[in-house]
Amino acid sequence: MSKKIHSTSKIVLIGDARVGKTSLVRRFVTNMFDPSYQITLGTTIMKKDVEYLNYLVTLAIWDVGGQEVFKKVRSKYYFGSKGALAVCDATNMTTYENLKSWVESFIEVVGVKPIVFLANKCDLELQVTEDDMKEIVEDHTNAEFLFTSAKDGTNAELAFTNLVRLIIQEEDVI
Ligand code: G3D
Ligand code: MG
Repeated sequence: MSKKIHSTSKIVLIGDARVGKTSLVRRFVTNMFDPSYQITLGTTIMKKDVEYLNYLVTLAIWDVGGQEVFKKVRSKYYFGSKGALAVCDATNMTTYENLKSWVESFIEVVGVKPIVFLANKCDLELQVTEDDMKEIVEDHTNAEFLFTSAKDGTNAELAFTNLVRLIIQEEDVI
């Protein structure tokens, strides 16, 4: 039996308030959807092990409050991240349009890192299209996209495991 290569990676969730960041983390970490909603005050850090090939990655998942009030301190939260999940609400075009500035502020702090773009709430009627998501991904190196639902679980786990794969692939290249 081959020994796993163990590492720890910090990742952050970015995107407007109420797009479903906390729900996605909760779905991934505990496999539950909690409809009773709590505003994320400051930052929550959740840990979960993800296996990929012969790697065992302990993810430290930083869930940054999306509220405007936290704008000034965001860079502190981004610092040291190996990658990000950039989340919009698939029923709300404005949250998609805001992704660009979220990602810019992330890159300003940590440089170009793997990003998985998520159009969440895909259990509802979509406004954001597959072409929209392709367009934003094309503008970035080492990026992918998925439509997710924290509510019914669609692609919630894949969002995190795909990001882990991109992070490992990037580190292998260096
Ligand atoms: P945030 O962390 O990005 O601010 P939250 O977002 O995870 O707190 O979610 C915001 C609201 O969207 C919550 O609604 C939550 O239940 C809902 N939500 C999150 N993900 C999904 C999803 O995939 N599908 C649907 N239909 N709703 C989702 P409430 O009304 O509970 O405040
Ligand atoms: Mg939240």
